[in-house]
Amino acid sequence: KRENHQRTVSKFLSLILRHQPGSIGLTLDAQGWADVPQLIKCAARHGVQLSMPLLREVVANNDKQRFTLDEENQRIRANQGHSVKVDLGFTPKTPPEFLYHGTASHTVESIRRHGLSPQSRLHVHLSATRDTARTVGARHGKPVVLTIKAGELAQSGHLFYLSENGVWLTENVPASAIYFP
Ligand code: HQG
Repeated sequence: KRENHQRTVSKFLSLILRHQPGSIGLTLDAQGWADVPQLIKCAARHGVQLSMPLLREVVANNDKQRFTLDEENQRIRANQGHSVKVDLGFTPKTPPEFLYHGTASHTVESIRRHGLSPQSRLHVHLSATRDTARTVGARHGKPVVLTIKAGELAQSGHLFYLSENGVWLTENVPASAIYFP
């Protein structure tokens, strides 16, 4: 029961902190931070009861470490996955030779033609393991795991970033840098 509640709050936070802060009248700063007292007030007006202890619990127990709670400055933000334009201050990082992207079988033809692009998000999301990629792909349909020649891309000047919670991000992946199964 408690876990279910935490999952509901986590989903709510993902929606608000990544995609639709305005839907509850919240504003994020340029780095994606929301003021916690303001978040609690805005959420309450929309029927969602939050508190510092609850946020602490949800952030600490989150399976993917999706959020950072900065208690000292009373602010919170999502670690990745945004569609609203924020600057998370990522520094480029050299990726391993191969990274993986999980998608659904019905998108493979389009990716073959156009490569990977961020769609509604700010980045293309890549995983360090095939297993994680398969889970990501399964959210969209029958999962297909693509292998990305990350090392080669990086060598040719393509930038990669590693989010706080271990997700690899990049702006796009040309089809020529993808091994299709
Ligand atoms: C696909 C979850 C057609 C792409 C996960 C994907 C991840 C194309 C979909 C994070 C395409 C976008 C992100 C092209 C890309 N033609 N389809 N040219 N290029 N696509 O949800 O990577 O639980 O925005 O393959 O774990 O699935 O939210 O991205 O299927 O880390 O924390 O377009 O979301 O994390 O879908 O998932 P998404 P994603 P959280």
